[in-house]
Amino acid sequence: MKTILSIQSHVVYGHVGNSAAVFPMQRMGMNVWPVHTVQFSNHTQYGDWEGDALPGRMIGSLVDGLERRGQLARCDAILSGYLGEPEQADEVLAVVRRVKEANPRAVYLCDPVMGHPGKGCFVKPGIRDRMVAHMPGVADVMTPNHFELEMLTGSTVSTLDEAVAACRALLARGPGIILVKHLALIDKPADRFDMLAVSHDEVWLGSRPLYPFPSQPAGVGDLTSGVFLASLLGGMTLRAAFEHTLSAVDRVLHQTHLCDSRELELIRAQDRIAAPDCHYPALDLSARFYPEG
Ligand code: PXL
Repeated sequence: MKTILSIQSHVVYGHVGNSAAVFPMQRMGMNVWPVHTVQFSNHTQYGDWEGDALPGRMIGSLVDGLERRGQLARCDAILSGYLGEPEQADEVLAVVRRVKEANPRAVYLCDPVMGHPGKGCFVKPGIRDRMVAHMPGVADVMTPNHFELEMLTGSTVSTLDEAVAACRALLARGPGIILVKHLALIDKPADRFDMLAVSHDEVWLGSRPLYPFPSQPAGVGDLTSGVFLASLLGGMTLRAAFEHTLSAVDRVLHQTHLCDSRELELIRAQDRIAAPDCHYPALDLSARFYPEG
């Protein structure tokens, strides 16, 4: 069984951060060690919440405890997402270094949570600066949305060509895979939701329905990154992991829409996270963007 150290937010009510990703990864057969960056009553898009970030240096000291149990070498992957304080980015970088020392094969998936195309930046400026400056140099996989891809690369992305070029610029800084977990191109049909996966020799474009929620649920990106990591660790190819993620996340959103719910219906959709009852095939654009083969 593979083990994932998952460092992101926790909410008492609802599903974002670890509260969106831990159960789906477990349901896909992963052993998950959650470390919470913040503990809030609810996600911040409600406009008000209770709770706070974990005190400074707590992430590192929790990992000290794991190290004393001799567990770091058992960690197959680190997943990081929503951070509450800029210093937590430094702590995550140190944890990645320590885990990789103990297990050089460990994979780091950085979900550079900073904001949303429609909602703008929703983390503190210091978090954004560290994400942009340091994370691409250490991450093996990054999962930006459209807004985060633009922030990370300092470019404007309106077309598919620009999106692939931005992903390749990011790959050049270190990661082996970029999953654009929400691509908002100008010519996209209003009822579709696109994702893009780019590696050093493959490009996959995928699309699923966009359900007409009054306001799109939060945590979809966190769910997407968790399912994608669990798929890769489970041994799927990039294409299979991409298609599984597209389909599994669709099943959760379909269920959420059926229930007219504002929070992701992860429990009701759990069987379909592990084995989606739909399949959205990805379009292979590798030859177009890597003609040299
Ligand atoms: O999904 C991103 C996210 C994660 N964690 C918390 C959030 C949000 C988005 O609003 O509020 C606590």
